[in-house]
Amino acid sequence: MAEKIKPKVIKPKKAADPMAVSIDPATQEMLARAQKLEIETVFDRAVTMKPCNIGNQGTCCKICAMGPCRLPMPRAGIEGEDTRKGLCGATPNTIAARNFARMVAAGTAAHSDHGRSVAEVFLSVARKETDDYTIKSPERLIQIAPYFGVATTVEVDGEQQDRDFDEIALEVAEKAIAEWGKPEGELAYLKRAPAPLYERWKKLGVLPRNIDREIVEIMHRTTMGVDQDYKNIVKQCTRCALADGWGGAMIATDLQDVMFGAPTPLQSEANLGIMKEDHVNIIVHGHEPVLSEMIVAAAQSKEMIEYAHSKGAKGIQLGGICCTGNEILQRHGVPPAGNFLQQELAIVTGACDAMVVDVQCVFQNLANVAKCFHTKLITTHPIAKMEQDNVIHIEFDEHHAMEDAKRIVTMAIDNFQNRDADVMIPKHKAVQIAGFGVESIEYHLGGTFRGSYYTLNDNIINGRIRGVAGVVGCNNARVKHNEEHVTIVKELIKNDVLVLTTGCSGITLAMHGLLTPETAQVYCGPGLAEVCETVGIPPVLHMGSCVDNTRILLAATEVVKAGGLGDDICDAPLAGSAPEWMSEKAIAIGQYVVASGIYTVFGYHMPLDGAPEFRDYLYKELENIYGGMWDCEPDPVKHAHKMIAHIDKKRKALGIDKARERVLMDMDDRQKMDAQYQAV
Ligand code: XCC
Repeated sequence: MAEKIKPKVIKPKKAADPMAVSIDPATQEMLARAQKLEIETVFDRAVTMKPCNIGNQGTCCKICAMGPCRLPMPRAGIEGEDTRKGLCGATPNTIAARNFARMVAAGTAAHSDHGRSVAEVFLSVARKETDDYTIKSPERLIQIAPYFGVATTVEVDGEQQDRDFDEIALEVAEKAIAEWGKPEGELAYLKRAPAPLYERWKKLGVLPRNIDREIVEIMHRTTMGVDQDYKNIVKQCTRCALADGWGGAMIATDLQDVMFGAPTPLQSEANLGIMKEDHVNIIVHGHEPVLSEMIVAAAQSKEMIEYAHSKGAKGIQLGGICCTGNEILQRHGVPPAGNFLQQELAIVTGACDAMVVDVQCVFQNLANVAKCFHTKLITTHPIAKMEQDNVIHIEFDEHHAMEDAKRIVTMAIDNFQNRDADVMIPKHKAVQIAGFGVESIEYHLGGTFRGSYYTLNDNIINGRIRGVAGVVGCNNARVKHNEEHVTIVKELIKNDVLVLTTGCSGITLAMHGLLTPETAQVYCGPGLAEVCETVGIPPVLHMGSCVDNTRILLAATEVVKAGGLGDDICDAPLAGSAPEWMSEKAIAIGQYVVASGIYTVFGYHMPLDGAPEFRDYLYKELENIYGGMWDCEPDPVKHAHKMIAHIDKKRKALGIDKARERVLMDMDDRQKMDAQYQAV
């Protein structure tokens, strides 16, 4: 038997009310169970610990040892000149901008270091140093090669012929890795953006040079006594964030597609109810799919399934949490067991035989919760270990990936027999369709012969689809779990806005049943419902993990290319949203989305209120520079309507606002006719 400490080790000081902190019944049930077992979770800690008011305003400066200098906004506001200063004289604008910039740097570092790991594995594949990984999507490789300046054909005797595929793979791998540190030039993928956008970036001097350099430069510019002009700091935020969205994150998405396959729509389920009492349950959590891909393969192998049977289990049930979950969902249909705030609760079921974590969004408290059950908590990444002694570290190496994965799956199977009788898996789960990509939107909403986004654009122009919104991002324990995502998306689709989603937002919307084609009849406005029913898609398209927000950038680019909606992303009726954001990564994403020309609204709050001038610069001025700007709105209905108002503003500028009125008139007329018909 494994060593196990009975519950009651981390008794919550003050417990959260399960009904008040989440709208998801599975979460409510598991939180109540945790509290009954006297196991503290993030929800309880959010009740007992208030956030720091000054940090929340963005005006706490702790970059040198003369501070921390705290510059809160007085309750009554400031009349006349704002004389607040740090010891060195730093103004609230400088302090808030530095803090903001460091979030952009950290977020870019997280996505891009993930991208680097993927690129390194791809280099091993290209060099044929590993048998465990292969190239599953040669089409994606051929598609991206030209952006890296890699030729896909060669001239032989005056004729163009296909180039040796292995040569292409190796050259792409080497060029991709160079993006992190090349000494001159600019990032290769920037030219994938619409030409006017690229030209704007060039004119503004924000083309990223290499990924690492832009992150380093933020750290330099925001250290004591360097850049003290918030506008100049924001400029570097843009350059760094673009190195994320059009650099590290985009390379991560592409090379993952190359090695693991480009997603296509598939059916799956979501929520804690996907765990099975009579199966070995393995939960994978984090962000990098290089290991989880192998765990999927190992768990599906005859050898492992037979071994599970020999230990009395009916099979092996894999489930995901956070973006590792999204990665194996979109390529294999493995169901997510939950989103960010449900990670502790997956263990509280008592049925989690192993939780395998890699990097990012992993609570350290998982180790404390795992102590109360039989769960093996396994860290796998050299840069992400935990100090608690019940955590097992199995370092993953791509050169013997399958061996590592089998070791982990075997450990989970062996642990199945160590469960307590007291297992409680909530019944709640929902069906979802996930796995949409740039190509699948083209397939479903493209022109039959044109190979473009023609049908989507046509439906936007004729007004059936009012516009397109990206709703993405985290959960946040300061916000009622899932409520903002669901309310905002329902409001958007009710108003004929097609929604693209990623990350924990995608998991949330799946859990609440919004990712099925049937959703259209129930929640959508008439125009969007008609389109979704005709082509058989959900009104909310799940496009993957958080690095896959780059798929949204490329989808927006395709919208521009298909014509009729302006020359640049900022002309099209598009908007972005992160309703329950919490991660620094969300700030990096927000900044690259804004700098790509998209109006972006965050929920909860932004750490800017202590520096109103800097805040106004982000919320108003940036639109004049990049065509997109930030906003913040905690009320979910108002939040959705701000996005809709922006979409309508763009429709008006394009001269297509009247078309929508006609569509609506048509619907009214139709309804009147229906009424008359029924009256007869
Ligand atoms: Fe993490 Fe990507 Fe946020 Fe979810 S959504 S909480 S970052 S897992 Ni990106």
